[in-house]
Amino acid sequence: MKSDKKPDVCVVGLGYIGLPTAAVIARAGCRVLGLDVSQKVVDTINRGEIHIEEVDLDGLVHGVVSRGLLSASTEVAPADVFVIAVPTPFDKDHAPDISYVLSAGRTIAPVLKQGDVIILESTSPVGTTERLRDLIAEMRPDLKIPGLTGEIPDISISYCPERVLPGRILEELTNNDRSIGGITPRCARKALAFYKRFVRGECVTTDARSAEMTKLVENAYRDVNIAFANELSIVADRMGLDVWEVIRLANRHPRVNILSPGPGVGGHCIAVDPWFIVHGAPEETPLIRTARGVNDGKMHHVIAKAEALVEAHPGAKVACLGLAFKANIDDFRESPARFVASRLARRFGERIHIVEPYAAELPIEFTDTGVRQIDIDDALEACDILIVLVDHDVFRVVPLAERANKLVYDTRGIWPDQPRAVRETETALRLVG
Ligand code: SAJ
Repeated sequence: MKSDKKPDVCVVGLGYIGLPTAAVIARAGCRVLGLDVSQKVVDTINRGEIHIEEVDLDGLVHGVVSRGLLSASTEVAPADVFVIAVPTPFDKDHAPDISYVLSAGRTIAPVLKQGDVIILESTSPVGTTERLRDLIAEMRPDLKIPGLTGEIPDISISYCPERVLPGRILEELTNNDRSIGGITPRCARKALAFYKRFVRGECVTTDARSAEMTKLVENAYRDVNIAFANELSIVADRMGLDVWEVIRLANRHPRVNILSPGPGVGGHCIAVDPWFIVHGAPEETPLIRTARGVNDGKMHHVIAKAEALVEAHPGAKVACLGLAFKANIDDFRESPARFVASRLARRFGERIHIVEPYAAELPIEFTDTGVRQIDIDDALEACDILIVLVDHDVFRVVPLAERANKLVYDTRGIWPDQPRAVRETETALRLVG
């Protein structure tokens, strides 16, 4: 790759990370080929459209496709830089599954040439970049591979995780700092030169294994801290305290910053990545493992309390506010709110109403439950009980006057002024009933 020429880039995997990444690289003027196994995804993108929702992504993709900078295909082609952004799920025993990463490696190996830069972005257990390197070495014995040759290698291989927050992906892709871990320092320098083309944040180089662990640690850190808040919420309720008030006061301490309790932790990252650390060091991770249990347990706690509440008020109409895994996005994957609402729907049927402004229709599990999707205005008019599961802004701004006579179970703490709020103790449930 000559430094004066913009590299041709191939992005493998056009999902929530791959597509925005491909579009941002294309915006920087590189010609980008996006690779995906789904013909439908490829066709959508080649029409200048998108198959996922993300703020401002539609306009950006439309622009770079129509300028000929981004195209998609199911067939690999030679490029100067390969960015791999494929899923790394876990199996039923929480063991990480890196088969998509290895399969991406098998796809690109045949077209690699001298000077190519390979970057893995998928969240990965420690050692995955080296396994990718070994696979490429096996498939391409003609190439000098970094870390396996004393000479200057023909290609470079690095790990550089994304850190973007769904809902702010385009902004964070450009502005966040990046850790770039090379198989060798030379590999890291090659990847650094590439990221400098489109990242404004600081890019810090390290080794591949440290960068892999850094990504896992960031999400495990958040999981452990949310678990602390969730545990506090249950303790406070048992003691008859308002957890939100306690947290607000504690956070006035200059070195305390407690996160927000909720109905559990959703999404594809924070509830998954800690398991990669636990799997790598099972004996040494009691805290990380327990935090996972606390956060999953909070969801079941919310279900039990919501069921008790609905049962205690026969005939009352109930609205569940929100299905998304967090505020102001239309992502319903691994969402505790969705799980809680579907449990209530199955148990109480048509008494339950769902308000989710980000969903065009209810997810499949609500079919045949008798549950209806309504808007927030109808819920405020027709429902007696409101169960807040997601802190969407459109719920947050509902004035007290419009909800003062409702019985509210607010799992997100968005309405601190609610007079008839349900505490989570059995006693309080009876009191409000
Ligand atoms: N949540 C709480 N209380 C809080 C904060 C979050 O209950 O105080 C819940 C949310 O409601 C949601 C879940 O946690 O269900 C996760 O939400 P999030 O906003 O904390 O994170 P994600 O999953 O959208 O994105 C995370 C981010 N990681 C960190 O903040 C350390 C993001 O920067 C990563 O790029 C992303 O994971 C990823 O792809 O790994």
